[in-house]
Formats: sequence, structure tokens, C-alpha cells
Amino acid sequence: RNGAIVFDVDGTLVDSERDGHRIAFNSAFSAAGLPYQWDVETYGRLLQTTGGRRRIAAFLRRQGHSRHEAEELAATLHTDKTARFRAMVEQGTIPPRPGVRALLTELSDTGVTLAVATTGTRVWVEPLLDNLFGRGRFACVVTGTEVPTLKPDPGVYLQALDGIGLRPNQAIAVEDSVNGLRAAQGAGLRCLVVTNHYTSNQNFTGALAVLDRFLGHDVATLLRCHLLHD
Ligand code: XBP
Ligand code: MG
Repeated sequence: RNGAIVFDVDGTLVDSERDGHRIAFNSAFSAAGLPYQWDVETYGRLLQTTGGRRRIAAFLRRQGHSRHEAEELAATLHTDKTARFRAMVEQGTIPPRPGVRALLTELSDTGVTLAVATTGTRVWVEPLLDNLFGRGRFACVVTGTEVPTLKPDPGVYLQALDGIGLRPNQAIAVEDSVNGLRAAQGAGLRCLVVTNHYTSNQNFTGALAVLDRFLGHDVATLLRCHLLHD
């Protein structure tokens, strides 16, 4: 066995937050007649809460909505946001991060198993991965829809390991955020962090390495070296 790499989606495989999810959340607020719009900076702070529905609910609570009202509104808004984001995915508006396609190809070609562990919702995750990276590219895809508790809870990584039938020391996670790193560590995986503009100031203590982009680094070789020395 050559081991596995388990990838996060948002912010890691794809550049999806600022011009993707954020826009879809704002459209859902507008369509519902609510006076909320998340600017780029505000959204960066809100990303501390993983999962779109939980993110909306936490925000509404801080705007003074009761817990019950926040939970109910968040559920409705998130259903609409999910449909809107799925449409963006189908229109091809969500790009892969530069260098990711080549990395996946190189890892597959050298016999490394590929998997996904995301807090995103299955209805958009599947078409996104199929459209950008080809159907069947990943041996196992675990999404926020299947797990009771989202990152930084390690559940999504434990399910991914289960799905590919490997132990934690036979796999490495690739993440962009501290919530993702803690989830991977909690499941016993080593983790490479590749930051983006929203996450570059976070605390990545314990990461295998921290890069600021895929392009220009030999990430495939780095990952394969670490897989050999578990
Ligand atoms: C990403 C998330 C997701 C997206 C929105 O975290 O928290 O919730 O922001 O997607 P990670 P949904 O990259 O650590 O998986 O609205 O489908 O939840
Ligand atoms: Mg992420």
C-alpha cells in the first residue's frame, strides 16, 4: 500500500469562500428580505464557525435574534444558500487552487489513494469534485452531511479513514485552516497546511509543514516522502 492523502475542499482544493460561499450567503439574505450582507472582512471572522448553517445561526444570535428564531431562520436560509451555491458550481464559477489538478494527477499516478474530508454539504460537494477533478477521482468522500459534529471535531477524518480502510499513520491530511488541522490531528493524522488569504495568520502548531500555495512547491514529493516514513 502506498498510503493516502485526505483533502479538505473549501480553501484547499478550491478557492471557494470569498467569491463563492460568501456570495451565495448574501444572495440568500437578500432573497429573504433580510438586511444582512457579509463583506470580505466580516466573512473572514465568521469562518471561525464551520458549516454554513451553524455560521448563519451564530451570526443571527449576535444580531439579537433569539436562539429558536436563529436556528429556524438559519435552516431555511442555508437550504436556499445551498441551492444557490450548487448553481454556481454547475456554472463553473468555483476554481481549483492553482497546482491542485497536477498534484492530484501525480499522486494518483504514483499509486497514492485520494480521499476527501469536508464540512461542506454533499449536494454541492459531489458535482464540484466531479466537474473539476473528474468522476471517481477520490476513493472516498465524506461530507458534513454524513457527520453529526463538524470540524474541528475529528469525526469526518475518522469516517474517511474507515472508508479507505487505512490507519491514521498511513494517511496525511491537507488543510488550509486551524479548524481543519485540529480535526485531522484529533483523528491521529499528520497534516500539511496550505494557507490562503483568510487563514495565513492562524496558529498551525503541530503541522507537518505550512506552505502559502501549491504552485512552485513539489508538494507531491513532500507528501510521498512523509507517507514512506510513518
Ligand atoms: C468549510 C466550511 C463550509 C463552507 C460552507 O470548512 O465550513 O461550511 O464554508 O459550506 P472546511 P456549507 O474547509 O474546514 O471543511 O454551507 O455547505 O456548510
Ligand atoms: Mg478548509
